[in-house]
Amino acid sequence: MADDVTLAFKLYILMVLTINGTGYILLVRYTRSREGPMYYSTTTVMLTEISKLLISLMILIKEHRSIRGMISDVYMNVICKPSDSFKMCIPSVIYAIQNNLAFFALSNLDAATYQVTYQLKVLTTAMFMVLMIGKPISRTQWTALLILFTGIALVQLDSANVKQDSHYNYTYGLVAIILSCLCSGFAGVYFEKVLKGSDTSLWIRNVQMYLFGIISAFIGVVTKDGNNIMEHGFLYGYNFSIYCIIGMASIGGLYTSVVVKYTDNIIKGFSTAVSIVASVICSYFMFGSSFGQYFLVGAGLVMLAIYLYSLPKPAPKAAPVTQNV
Ligand code: NCC
Repeated sequence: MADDVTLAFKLYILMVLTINGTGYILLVRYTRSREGPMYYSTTTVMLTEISKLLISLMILIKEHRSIRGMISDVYMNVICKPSDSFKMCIPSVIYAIQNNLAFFALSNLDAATYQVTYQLKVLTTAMFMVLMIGKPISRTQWTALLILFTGIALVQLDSANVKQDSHYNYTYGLVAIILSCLCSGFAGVYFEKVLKGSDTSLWIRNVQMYLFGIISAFIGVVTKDGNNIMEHGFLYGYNFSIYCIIGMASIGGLYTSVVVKYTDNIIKGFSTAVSIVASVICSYFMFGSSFGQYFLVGAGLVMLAIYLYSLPKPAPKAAPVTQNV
């Protein structure tokens, strides 16, 4: 893939990310709330890592136009550079935690509340951008972040009202979201820093990350569901929808890496926030979730904050020119 890509291509990947992300959240929520045997979400996370590794290897085969080329690239850049590969261990562990937390949160929250409150990651991402990359954030942008907080708080107020007559555990769900946002912010900025800080290709970085991702996810499988899996089997409760979740999670993850390569984590945050609107509408029609006036005002403020954040920064004042007459 060429390093210079057109605006149309960027819009295309951002659109796929948004549509896929909305579908993913709705499908996970649906499968976690329906009757019948419940699949082990840790196995889904692990199968997703395997699927992303296989797809990345296939893309490398396509790039090199031969299996041999792919093997030698992986050998030279993954196996022969253990300390460089090991850099990807950190985000892989954090993402494994985050991907598991998503299932937990969606077992305790409705899809729309999840999607809106998850936008808090714009804030955590900005925080890690400042801490890890030293990115300057303007006053308007911090104001935007405060508005974002207010919007999210209003959405939570709405959720608190629903709590009394639902089976959800909002406290657990919201704690899981805050942790997810910290994980997403940290791992996203870390991945971007490592990817853009060297010449190693995106797909080699992905192979490094997914290899560690499989190990991290496997540890999750054993520690959380090991005993149950021994009794019922790895694929207990699986059906077509669960394979669709794995497919969508793979597409979402791979496209995320492409978006980070060609744009950055903050732009990714804006684009995925657009899926709030779609999620609210779909959740209303699919699950009959109610959304009151606070929800709409909160979601509106979140969108306003995203807009303000994206405004261009004022140009720095030019130093006065002293003229010697
Ligand atoms: O939360 P988010 O992404 O930041 O999570 C990033 C997801 O991408 C995977 N990833 C990241 C880098 C990389 N090189 N390869 C990857 O596979 C990570 O494993 C992690 O799953 C978003 O910005 O909102 C986004 O949200 C997720 C998802 O909706 C949320 O995490 C909800 O739980 C989207 N994932 C899917 O749609 C499947 C992602 O596309 C965008």
